[in-house]
Amino acid sequence: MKNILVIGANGQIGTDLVAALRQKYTPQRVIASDIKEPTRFDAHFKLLDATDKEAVRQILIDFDIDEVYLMAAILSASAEKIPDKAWEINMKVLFNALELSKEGFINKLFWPSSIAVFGPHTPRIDTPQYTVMDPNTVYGISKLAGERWIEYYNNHYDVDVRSVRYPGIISWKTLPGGGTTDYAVEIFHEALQNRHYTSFLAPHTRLPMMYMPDAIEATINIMEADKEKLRIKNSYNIAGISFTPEELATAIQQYLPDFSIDYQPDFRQAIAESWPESINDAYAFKDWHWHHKYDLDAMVRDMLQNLSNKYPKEESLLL
Ligand code: AKB
Repeated sequence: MKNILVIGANGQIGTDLVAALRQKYTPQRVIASDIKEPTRFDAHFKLLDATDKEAVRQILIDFDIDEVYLMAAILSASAEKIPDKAWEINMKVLFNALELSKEGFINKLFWPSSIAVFGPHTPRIDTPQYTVMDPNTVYGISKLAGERWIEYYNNHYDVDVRSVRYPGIISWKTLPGGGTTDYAVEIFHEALQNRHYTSFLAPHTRLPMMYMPDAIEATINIMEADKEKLRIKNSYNIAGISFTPEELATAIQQYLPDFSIDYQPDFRQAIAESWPESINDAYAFKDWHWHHKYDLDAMVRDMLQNLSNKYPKEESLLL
């Protein structure tokens, strides 16, 4: 058994992924890496700029790495502010990992895609695996280009690269950074601290979302799936829960009756409106038995339960 490297380990998904992988494979087998130091001491952490191919190669050699989870990326809202830099970073980290796979330094690579690969002409409800894809954000363009490249590398070189199209991910351990779906995490922190949230998306904006434990399960399951069964060589649609800011606020009010919400949509509204409302994940179900577990209420309850430990005891939390 060799070792696993997680790149972007301090990010929203990276944090939970490292914890889950360490629980499964023991802490010393899972090396966490990021461009920034972690907030808590970690004996198995290495500082790494994943745009530096030789630095990545050195870690792969030094730690006898077999599998890599490449979680470093500039997300949709941030990327719109720095288009050229976001494109450069998102593509550079992917190409470095693809080339190192081709050169035989990585046996199995996970690279996340996103619902951002879809665009305004994509059917928005129950969006199929194969459909119109006309992303109009820098992030979406980089993810769609990335999908084409991983399929190319899978088909032309002897590499094993696996991927899912994440919807918006909701979690309590680490805040997301710079995404359009971030409102669905911020709302919980504001609800517990201030009993009020101003949403940057309009009340009826429905988006595909997923609770972190489901996202982690999807990520590890696809990496463990039998390669022969994986028909999709670019990235699998995976579905979770679809809801609007208004529906999420109502679900939170079941437990925090004095919570209120108002709406001040900003530039992220246009991004959200170019994305699907719900996702069809029939291929993932068929090929590697994917199915999400958390519905809206289970997710809200679990989020409030975990976050209420972080904030002062809540009198009005009806859990
Ligand atoms: C974002 O909002 O940019 C991400 C995503 C859907 O990929 N959460």
